Amino acid sequence: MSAEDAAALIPHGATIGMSGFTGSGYPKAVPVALAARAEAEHAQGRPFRVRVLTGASTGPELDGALARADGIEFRLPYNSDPILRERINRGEMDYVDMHLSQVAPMVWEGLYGELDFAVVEISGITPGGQLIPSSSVGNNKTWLDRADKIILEVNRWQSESLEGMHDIYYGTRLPPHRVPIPLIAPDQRIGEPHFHVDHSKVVAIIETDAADRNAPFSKPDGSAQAIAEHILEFLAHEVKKGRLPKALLPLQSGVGNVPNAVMAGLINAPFEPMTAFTEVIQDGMLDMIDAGKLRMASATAFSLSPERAHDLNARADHYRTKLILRPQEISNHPELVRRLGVIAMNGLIEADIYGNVNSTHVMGSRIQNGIGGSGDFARNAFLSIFMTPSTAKGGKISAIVPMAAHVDHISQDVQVIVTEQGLADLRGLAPRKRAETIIRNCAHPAYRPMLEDYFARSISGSWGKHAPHLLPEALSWHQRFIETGSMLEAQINAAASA
Ligand code: 0RQ
Repeated sequence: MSAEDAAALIPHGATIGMSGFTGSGYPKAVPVALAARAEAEHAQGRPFRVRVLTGASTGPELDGALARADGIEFRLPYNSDPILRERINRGEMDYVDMHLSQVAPMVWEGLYGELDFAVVEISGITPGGQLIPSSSVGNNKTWLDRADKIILEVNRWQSESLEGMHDIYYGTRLPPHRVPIPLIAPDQRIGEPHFHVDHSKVVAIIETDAADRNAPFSKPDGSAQAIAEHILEFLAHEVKKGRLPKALLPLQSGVGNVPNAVMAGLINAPFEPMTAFTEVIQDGMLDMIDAGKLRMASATAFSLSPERAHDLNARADHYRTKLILRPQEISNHPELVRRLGVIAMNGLIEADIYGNVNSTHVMGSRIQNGIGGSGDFARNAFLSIFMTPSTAKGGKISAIVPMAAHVDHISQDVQVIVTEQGLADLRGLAPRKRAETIIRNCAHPAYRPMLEDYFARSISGSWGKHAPHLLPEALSWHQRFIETGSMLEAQINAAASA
């Protein structure tokens, strides 16, 4: 069927589970046709908006096209599309930012209503009629199981050799019927290579031939390299202390240039053979596999540069024994993250002096992307590391602030904070010692005296002395940025611009 005919089956107000995770494996034709339909309906003065549930971020043909057409009423659980982000932050639609491991179970509970449609990209259909997943698994099992009607996009661009790389586990249940997930090592397979599908629900099959979003990674800058070096030195120290084995523990790495730089640094580190139990496989992990440093990686999706995606498709046979893609309720499962003892490394927007981390809300109110899998991993990890350049927006914003304007990861879930300035190992420290360590090791020199001053005055002036704060001042840095465009104090600001 054509994408236009398939999109015509979807009514205004429909709830749709779409495939897609960090720019891979998302449907590329039906959402564009749906956006055109929304525009045509709006031109006739009729409403047309749908509710879209995905795995995580998708691509311009899905979130971008539908957002541009004002075709989304409700969206979850993670987004990185700039047009959609703008609509969310203008308050024009509803967005639920949630732990990625919890999406499927909450849909099984019916908390997001009935799923009218599943629109899922696959790389093929077996002779027996089962579906071969593509470059992400995400929530597709759940969408296929729960939706009333199914639209499939079979994408020829996806390598046929991906078949066999996936591990779709069908043993998850809601309480009180839950049993332990029988996975005790990252390289273990506990499921099946294909999705089951009830053929009577399939209302359309569309053929596509389009690449994933695949964006190039920038070469690690000095700041990313410094962060990577601090982390590598710390891991080596932990091995020396006997707290980590020589091959480390399974690695989880967030998305972005800094985590990719850490992976690049690990290629030359003395740890091997490493494994990864993570959410997303970026270029750095494939490089580690090629260098013989990483034995295998378990995830739910790829997020690769165009060159690496091409290479993976060309050599999928080679990588198939070393990579496993699982549903996101398994790749991010708190039970498994805790059991395997994962080393979690994620980015942040800001951290406060006590180590509470904001991963999502700029100035406390504008969402950047979402919490993604960072909460699934950080709370349950054996070692939970957060990393960031010490400033943002050309130095106008400090990533270390007196009080975080929004908290995703409470101080108990944040063991280590790293900036290019240094690393703060917060394990075992009480709040005031945490503050001293974070300010000394992580803050940028332009902001360090301001933080020292705030902390010193807090110790004398705070109502409580356990985690001292001056409440009228605690969020003043954010307010100053909103009003003046910089968190720097007025006189420093003036001096800087003179
Ligand atoms: O904005 O693009 O407009 O310049 O945030 O920041 O420095 O490029 O760093 O790509 O690693 O993203 C926390 C957003 C960091 C990410 C976050 C602005 C900055 C830039 C991106 P511009 P960088 P990264 C598993 C793990 C939550 C999900 C997660 C994230 C943009 O790591 O989404 O961890 N994490 N998932 O300028 C204002 C600040 C800022 C700031 C950065 N303090 N104030 N803007 N920015 N700090 C993977 C998944 O879950 C899928």
